[in-house]
Amino acid sequence: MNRSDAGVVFDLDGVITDTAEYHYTAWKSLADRLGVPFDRQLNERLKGVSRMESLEIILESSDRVFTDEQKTKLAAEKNTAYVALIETITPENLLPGAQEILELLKREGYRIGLASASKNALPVIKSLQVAEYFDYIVNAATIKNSKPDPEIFFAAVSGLGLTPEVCIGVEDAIAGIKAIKAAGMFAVGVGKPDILCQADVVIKNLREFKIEDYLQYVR
Ligand code: B16
Ligand code: MG
Repeated sequence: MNRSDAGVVFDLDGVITDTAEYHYTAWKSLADRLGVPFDRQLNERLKGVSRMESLEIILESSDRVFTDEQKTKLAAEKNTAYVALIETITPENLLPGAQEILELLKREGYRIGLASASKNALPVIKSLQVAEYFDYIVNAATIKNSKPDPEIFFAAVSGLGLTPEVCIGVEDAIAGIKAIKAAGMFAVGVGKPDILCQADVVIKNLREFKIEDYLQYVR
């Protein structure tokens, strides 16, 4: 079987690996240093959102006014902490079912894309040793509008040489699901159904990803 007429576009953080937790740790230490409240509930709003937009969300509750230059330094401080954390990544950090689904999709000939908002996506994918599965990886630095804007999913689909209606998007974040739907793709949410209620289907992890169940929606 060769299904190169259909594609699956994955988000990275929170879908293929749990770098969402490293982002949280890095932002938390910055927020603590600045004395601004930051918890896991607020962290939900950062998932899939760019670095600078994440910083703006964290600073919403601060009384201080920061210049653009200060903000750039704060974002760089967070990124330095994040980069140190991701240096420890190995294939053992793949989330359940990730390796298996990438293997199966590759074997069956599907086009596979990566649409991560992270500028650190490539080193993470390489450390996980799954880079060779991807036919196209969007360079986040070229994306002007963050999720929930569909731009990054349009870029992934077109990089795969396909159109949105024959592609499935896989996301753990509310903003990401919105972006997939806005692109006109079938959306698989990975996480909790109450949080990802706008997805077409929600699964607990990639072990539950059943391509054969979704094909009827992508042709
Ligand atoms: P960086 P994804 C996103 O990755 C993260 O979910 C989000 O929390 C992070 O702020 C964003 O990448 C930017 O990451 O600071 O490394 O460029 O979920 O789209 O794979
Ligand atoms: Mg994510």
